[in-house]
Formats: sequence, structure tokens, C-alpha cells
Amino acid sequence: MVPSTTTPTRDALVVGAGFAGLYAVHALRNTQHLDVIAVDAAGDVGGTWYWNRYPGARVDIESVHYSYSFDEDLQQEWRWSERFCAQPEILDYLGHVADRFDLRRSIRFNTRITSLTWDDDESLWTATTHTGETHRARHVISGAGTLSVPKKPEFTGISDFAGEVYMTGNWPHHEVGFEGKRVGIIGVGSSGIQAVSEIAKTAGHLTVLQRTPNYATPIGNAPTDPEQEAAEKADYSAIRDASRNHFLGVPYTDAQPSALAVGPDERREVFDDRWNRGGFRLFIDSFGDILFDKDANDTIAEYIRGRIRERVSDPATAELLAPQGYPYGTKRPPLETDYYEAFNRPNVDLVDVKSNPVDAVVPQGVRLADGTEHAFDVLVLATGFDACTGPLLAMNITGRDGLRLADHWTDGPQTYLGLMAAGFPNLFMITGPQSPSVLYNMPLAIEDHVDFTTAAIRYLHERGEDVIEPTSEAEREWVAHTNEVARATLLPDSPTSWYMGSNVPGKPRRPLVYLGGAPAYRATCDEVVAAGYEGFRLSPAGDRALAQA
Ligand code: NA7
Repeated sequence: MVPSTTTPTRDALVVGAGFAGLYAVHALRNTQHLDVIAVDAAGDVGGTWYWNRYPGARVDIESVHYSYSFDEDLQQEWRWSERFCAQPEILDYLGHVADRFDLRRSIRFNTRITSLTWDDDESLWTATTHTGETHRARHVISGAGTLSVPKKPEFTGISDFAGEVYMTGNWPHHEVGFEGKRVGIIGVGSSGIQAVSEIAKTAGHLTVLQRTPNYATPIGNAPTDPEQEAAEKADYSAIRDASRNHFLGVPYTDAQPSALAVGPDERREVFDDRWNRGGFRLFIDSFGDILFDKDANDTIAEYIRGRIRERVSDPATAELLAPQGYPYGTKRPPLETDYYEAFNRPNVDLVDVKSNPVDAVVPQGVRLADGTEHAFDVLVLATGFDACTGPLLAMNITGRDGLRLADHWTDGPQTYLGLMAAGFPNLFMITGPQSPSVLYNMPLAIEDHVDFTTAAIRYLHERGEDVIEPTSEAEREWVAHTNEVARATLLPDSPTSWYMGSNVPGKPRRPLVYLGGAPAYRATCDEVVAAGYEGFRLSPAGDRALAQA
């Protein structure tokens, strides 16, 4: 679509109104005084927390850490009711942030971008929306998210299902009742596991269709302890510093170097302690080598299997729930509350759809490969997302010289620092593929990326330039580095993991996340900036030298 001559040209178009989009609008509009417009397909702010309103949806990093750090008054005044808050409270928080910083007036809701095209001559992006509107801007800041495009249901016959179908990643706003109903759920990732614990409490009957069992461990949620809250708030800036200097972006300090350097009793003590403390302590604060050394990983995998067996009464069900054959942590580890106990309830059954896969959805339920049918009134799909690259590719992005992002990324994402891609000038991908993103506490990862973006735009302005883009060489080196770092971990050993893109049929199997950890990544970004944006090329508007190079 050709933009009308009345379409205003903005400094920046922000995509999304979740944690990333909201902070980007604040940083660019309120602190840099740029002309900013944001769009979001949702009806309100919240991003991930707008769509994922399924029963049991809850954050997996302590709320005191999984929250913005950019405003001292905000972090002092906001009060979380629980250690790990549930989705409605996080949505309230983001609504509060939008009001507090007057962000909504810059956001067009119910607006989905259908194409995003770079104009080489004018050095501007034009976005077209599903309503046919166009927006033009010098810069685009994508806060489209990492887990915002649910995987398309792979089951034939789903449109013929006579009952209700819900996706955890696109849960309706109306109340969904399970009382007295036969409910089937497909998928036991983080979403499915959280949903099972809740739905089991009220469903007439719940059937859990499990393909790959997961290493789920206790979240350890509890109401906020006022004394602990006061202590944390008294020291908030130190806590934030410690978080930013930790691999995962949390202020944990108790990891020991190697699970193999201690005897079985001491190891068990460490595992028990972290298990009891909950959250990601077991994953990231027990031993430093469990993601890197298969023998070390075997010790924790066996520990978790033992815990599952203790909690599930029926030995055959326990065996089916105990993961085998892939290392712990190579699929994103789910956190749970009474998940395993749900299988001790008389109204809950576990069905193995690995040995006997789902063949089709039929009007009355689900049919498996051997012809067995399970009848359901409600079918819940907790089947995951087209992670990291999906949200960007969904925008149909075309860069310099008509280069489509989909073509540039045919063999997997190609980025520099997980922030920008060669041939896509002035397009900043907040927590983009090949950045630490989901393996870094997301609000902090987002703040770092938005701050980088804001500083880069300011730097351009100060130098009288308009355009910033990575060189192909810098991009090639970053991709090679990302792949090399991933190869030093056990991640590539997972059969299906959205970290590797291998959960989506046909998607290239590549590391989607930078695995060097947040501190190393932040140090690299700082060095790039200190060296005058090394690996980037800065130019005035309309300069086509790079395109012709
Ligand atoms: P995940 O973690 O990708 O989990 C998806 C689940 O759905 C997983 O158990 C899959 O089994 C299962 N699945 C997917 N497709 C099928 C088919 N065709 N048949 C049977 N089972 C299937 O997504 P979540 O939404 O739970 O979590 C995503 C992230 O959101 C989470 O990690 C947090 O960061 C927040 P598989 O393992 O592929 O065998």
C-alpha cells in the first residue's frame, strides 16, 4: 500500500504494548521526547500477560525481580501480593505502569501489523495494519515478544470438534468453567503444567495427553512476607545490580562449581536445599555445570525423577511422568504447584501420546493412532509457540533492496547481538533471537535492549546521522559465536525444545537464544558501544552505499 501524503512520519514506531513496548514508549517519548506511536493487536496493554490468561498462569521468576527497575518510585511503591504472582496481578501492574507514565495515549490497540517495509530512498519504515492504516517511522522498535505466536494446531479435524477448544496462549476473556466436564489437555510444557494443577481441581474428568514428560520442580510460591519485602526494597538497587550480573538475571549467589566435585550426600543436600527454596534455584543456583556436562546433568535428572516417584502414588503413572533420555534444562524447566499430586486424584488420567500419538481430533474428542478415542467436552491446547523468530516473521518484514526477513532467515535467524539484522536498518528487535532473552529475566533483558536502542538513536542524532545497521560481517560473526556457545552446552541434545526451534515442524533447528549468559552479553554490548558502535554502520538518510556494497 502506498502511504498517503498525509501519513505523518514519526521518529519511532513501537510494536507491542507488553513489558517491552511500554518501556520503549516511555524511554523514547517521555525521556527522549521523540514522536512515537505504538501498536498492539491486543485490546489493551500486557503483551504475553494479556493473552496467556489460562487457569494457573503465573510468573516463574520472583515478582520482586520480574518487574521494571527503571523507576525507583515505581519499584518502591508497587506491592506484590505473592512471591510469584499470578497473571491477573501482572496485568494490573502493567496497566498501572501504562497509567502512571501516561503511555496509553500513544498506543493504537486492536491493531495488527501485516507488513513492514523499508524505503531505501527515504530511509523510512512503512507499516501496514490489518485495518489498512499505514504508519511511517524512521525507526521501528519491535516489542512483539518471544512467545506471542502460538503454534498452529497440528491436528486434523480440529474444526469439527463439537465441544469447546481453547489455547493457553490465546485464552478467552470470558470465564471458562470445567465443573462436571470431560476435559482433555494436550501439552505438558510450562503452560500445560500450570493449567493441569488448576483444572484438575474442578473438572469432572481431566485427561492429560503427554508426549514428552518434563522435569517440573516446585515453584515454592507463598504470600509476600512483609519483612522480606521491606528488606528487599531497602536494598533494591543492589538487588538489581546483582541480578544483572547473574547468568539468568536473578540475584542468586549459591551455585557451586560442579555437581561432580562433591560426594552424593553433599550433592543431595544441595539439591534438597534448592528444591525446598523453589523457583529456578535448582536449575540455576545448584551447580554451575549442569547445563554443560552430561554426567553432572545426569545427577540432577536422576534426583528429579526420584522426587517424581515419591509424589505419584501409581508406579506406572510415575514412570510415565519421569523424563528419560534427554538432559534436564534443555527444554525450558517448568515450575509447578501440586502438579504431580494432581495425578493422584481420581478424576485425572495420564495418556502417553508418544508411543500412541494423536491421530486426529474428531467431533466427540481425540482419536489416537491405535484407534482409541477419548471423549471430551473441552479440549485445551497447551502446545506452545513459534518462539523468538515467529513474532518477527509474522510481521512480513522487507528490508533494503526488497530483502525479506523470511528469506534472510531461511536457515535460522541471522542477527547482530540479537538486536538488529543486516539489511534491516533502524529495526531494533527487543529481546530478539540470538540475544539472552528468555534465559535472562525478561523485564531486565527488555530494559537493557530498550536502553541500548535509545542510546543508539541518541548517538545517531548527535552525529547528524539517520540510519544504523549492522554489517554483514558483524552479523556473521555473531551468528557463529552464538552457535559455538550453544554447542558448549547440552541444549542441542534435546529432542524437541523451543529454545532450538525444534518444536515447530519445518522450522530450522538453530539456537534461538544466546547462551553465554546475561553478564557476558551485557559486557559485549557495552564494548560495542564504547568502540563507537563497532559492527554497525551509521549513515545519513537515503545513503545507499551499503545496499550497493
Ligand atoms: P512448550 O514448552 O513448547 O510446551 C508445549 C507442549 O505441547 C509440549 O509438552 C509438547 O510436547 C506438546 N505438544 C506440542 N505439539 C504436540 C503434538 N502435536 N502432539 C502432542 N503434544 C504436543 O509450550 P508452553 O506454552 O508450555 O511454554 C512456553 C513457554 O511459555 C514456557 O517455556 C515459558 O517460558 C513461558 P513435546 O515436548 O514437543 O513432545
